[in-house]
Amino acid sequence: MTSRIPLQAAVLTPAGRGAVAVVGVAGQGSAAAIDVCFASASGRKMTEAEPGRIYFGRWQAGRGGEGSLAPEHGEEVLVCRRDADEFEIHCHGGIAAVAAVLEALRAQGCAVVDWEHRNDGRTENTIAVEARSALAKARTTRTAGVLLDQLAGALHSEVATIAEFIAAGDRSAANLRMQELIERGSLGLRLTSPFRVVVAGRPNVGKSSLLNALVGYERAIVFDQPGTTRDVVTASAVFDGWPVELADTAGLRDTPDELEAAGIEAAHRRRAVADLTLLVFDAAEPWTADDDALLAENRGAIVVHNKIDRLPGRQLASGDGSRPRGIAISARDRLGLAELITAIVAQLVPQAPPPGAAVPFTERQVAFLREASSQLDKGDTTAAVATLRSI
Ligand SMILES: Nc1nc2c(ncn2[C@@H]2O[C@H](COP(=O)(O)OP(=O)(O)O)[C@@H](O)[C@H]2O)c(=O)[nH]1
Ligand SMILES: [Mg+2]
Repeated sequence: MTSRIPLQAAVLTPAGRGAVAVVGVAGQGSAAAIDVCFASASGRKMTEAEPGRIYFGRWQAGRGGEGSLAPEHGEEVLVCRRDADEFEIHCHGGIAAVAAVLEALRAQGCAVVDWEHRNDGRTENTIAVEARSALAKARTTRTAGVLLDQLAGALHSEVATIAEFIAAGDRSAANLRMQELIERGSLGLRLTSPFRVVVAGRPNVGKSSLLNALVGYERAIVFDQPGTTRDVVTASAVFDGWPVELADTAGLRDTPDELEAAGIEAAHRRRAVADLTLLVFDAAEPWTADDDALLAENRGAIVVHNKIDRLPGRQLASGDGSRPRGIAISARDRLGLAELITAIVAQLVPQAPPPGAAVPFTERQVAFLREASSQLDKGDTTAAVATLRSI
């Protein structure tokens, strides 16, 4: 079966240093283009190569344009025929060898494209293209699983179903499903970049100790003097399969020290863009009006009372009326961390999508869904259907 897609090549392995790089070549005339540059050890021409077979030989692109290797430098490569018009060239990794292979292919009329934009004749819709690109950025099997569902068509078919509901006049069912999708978008956008969680609080309450305890190694400096942490220090973690970037910040207080004040400013900025703040207090210190003010500034934060190892029975006193409810932990002795992680996950992902569920995962998809939803609100069903169909 020959394809109708134009001749194109794309590097399939990440840029940079590596032992081996893979260049995918697809489209009409790929075998003939490769034959000009590649001499297999067996003498077999790629126009006559069997699909599924791997051929060893030399890439001799001396007659190509600039950047080509001279024939005497012909590189040893493997060429694999995947299909009639689909090949892979496995050459040495790095930049120069790959550039020479691409240059030689370009000289044969091959368009060089990004792997994300290559058209292999299989991907028929934008969501699938976006899913493949997103999968390359997924950091956990859980997030990759959700994206694989979208690659398999979960989002695409849900959008089609919603369009059908609208076309059939069932606006309320369409609206319900659309709202559910839009809500899932906040999780979807975090499948390719981690949730951002900030650890904040007064100096010396144990923020850096907590970050270290959560990630399991000494990422941030812990010191018994207030004002130690100045820059925002980040570390990656995975909670219940969801990727999280934790940020430790300077302790919040009024200070004449300019450097520390700059750190506090950075802490405020970080909190403003965070998905969640962990507001840490020292359980062994009395609760103050300042603490109340901090709490009021951070509605929605998870309240963490640290250093319970310093309390009698390692528990918060039940009679401490002014202290708000929160999660009691000891970063030092690793007490209460599991409960804290459960609380973090519950806030970040209140409802994990069931297997196979549709989840929008790019800003573009969410914007289209919002657009369709507002068109539906205005009663413009034709426009809403058109918007949905163009996702
Ligand atoms: N007893 C006890 N001390 C702690 C705990 N967490 C932190 N500390 C101590 O409190 C001081 C300040 O800790 P640090 O993590 O640097 O606080 P930060 O300024 O909020 O980042 C250090 O001396 C830590 O050893 C804890 O859970 N229990
Ligand atoms: Mg600190």
